[in-house]
Amino acid sequence: MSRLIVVSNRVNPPEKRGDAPAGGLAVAIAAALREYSGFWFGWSGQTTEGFTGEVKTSRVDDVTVRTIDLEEGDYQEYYNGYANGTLWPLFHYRIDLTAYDRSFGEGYDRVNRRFAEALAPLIEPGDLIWVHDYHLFPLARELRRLGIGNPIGFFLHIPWPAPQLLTTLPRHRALVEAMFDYDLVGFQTDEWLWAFESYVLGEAAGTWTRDGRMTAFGKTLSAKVFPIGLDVETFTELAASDTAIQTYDRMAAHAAFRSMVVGVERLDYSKGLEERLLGFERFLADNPYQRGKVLYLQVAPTSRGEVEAYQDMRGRLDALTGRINSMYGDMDFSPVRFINRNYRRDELAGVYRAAKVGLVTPLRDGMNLVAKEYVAAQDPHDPGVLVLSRFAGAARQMTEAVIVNPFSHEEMAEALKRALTMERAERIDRWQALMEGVRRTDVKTWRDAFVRALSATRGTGPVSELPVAQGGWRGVRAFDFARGQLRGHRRRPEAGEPGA
Ligand code: ADQ
Repeated sequence: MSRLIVVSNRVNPPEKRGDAPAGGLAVAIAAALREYSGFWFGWSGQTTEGFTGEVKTSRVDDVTVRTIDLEEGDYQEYYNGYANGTLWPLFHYRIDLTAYDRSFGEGYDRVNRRFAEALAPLIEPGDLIWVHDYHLFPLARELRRLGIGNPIGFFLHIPWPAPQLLTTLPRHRALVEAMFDYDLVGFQTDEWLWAFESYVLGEAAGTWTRDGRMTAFGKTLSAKVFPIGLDVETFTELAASDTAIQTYDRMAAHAAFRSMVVGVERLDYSKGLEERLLGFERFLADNPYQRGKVLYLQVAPTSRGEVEAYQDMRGRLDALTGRINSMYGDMDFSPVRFINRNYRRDELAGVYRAAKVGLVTPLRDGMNLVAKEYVAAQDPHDPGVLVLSRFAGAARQMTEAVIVNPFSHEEMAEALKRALTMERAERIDRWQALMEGVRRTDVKTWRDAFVRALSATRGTGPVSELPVAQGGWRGVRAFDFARGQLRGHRRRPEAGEPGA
């Protein structure tokens, strides 16, 4: 059996059981590393005065972890700069917030080179290398330069922008060309895959091979959809834990005689927090009889506080919260509670369960795991309603949610009203369909499909033979086995088909 080497910007294996539990992604990757006996490589999170390239090895909960430190300049140019000041906003369709600074790009390339130089000596023949996310687009190029010929796969956790946006990035061709040093590139949804394909076909004169791969820049890769999911078993166990039940009781008592609406995310402009507050304000304005009966709880810990675009956001959110509370609050009640801290996942599960409505309304999101967590935490006999932005990747799968356009305050207000007044029978029907999907496309399905597809890239085996999930529950693009191409055709896959 091959070893699996997982590479990501930060290395985040789960801590010992009982500590604040790690996210589903970390748990799934750690489980794969135990199966494939590989290691997880990335930045330690520490900065030093000069770059040494020293690799530190440790074991965390049976997973081998190998890390390097970076220089302060690396952190500023690569992490705060190119990754989070340039690529993150651009890939979330916010060219107004994108910083196009040449030094950021140089720092980004330098850190990817440093990652490759530290990692290459640790790679053995037969190892599979799985690289994660937008911090590391050029890593395969740097590894190939060092003579690494192993299968290398890349998974993008965030959206891929439409070509019209991507071409605003200086050296966009170099970025896409570097992706052709991967054997396999995975996206969360068909929408992001199509955007990638249209760039390759339109801007890079790419073509399809007979077995459904793409050729451009004199190289060939496989690009596919692998929708990420939850570690459902662990999450449902957490939702039934004592801590979750105590949190539920606390929240239910706090919201006594009121319906609670909840939002949970990192404080990030892509998550649509301002638009959500405006939608809630509109809901209160349009529905006077609901005033005093609905409590909106927003949990949003600060993230990336050093990046400029994040600094003003907090002030604007505080001002909006204050305005709504002074307009619609009372001496003993404020309709909005904004909490700026992290919670344990078992506590979050209790909060989700106590909420009649889960409000997940990003302006653009690769997938969005909070939507799936909210569904997994519900009481099957009296579930809450998920209100989900059509711009979250999750909306391609979770069509039984109340789907909303977060840019429209009116639509948000109407969706909230509909969710808060929905009959129990309809809530149960919708929840059952959603929960079935959450179970079916869980994080293990995602991980195994990717690793299987990556192992099959060894040599030139035909892509059409791979047992790879092509999409979600709906909006799936079927694979045309006869023509060896993806068809634009959409339908729900039947049992036993790829993507079912
Ligand atoms: P994120 O942008 O971080 O992830 P998301 O998928 O929603 O977005 O995951 C957030 C995770 O953080 C969830 O597991 C949630 O429970 C947790 N979390 C949020 N607020 C928290 C709080 N206050 N306390 C504790 N935990 C909290 C990126 C992409 C997404 C993609 C994921 C996975 O942007 O689109 O779904 O990667 O691929």
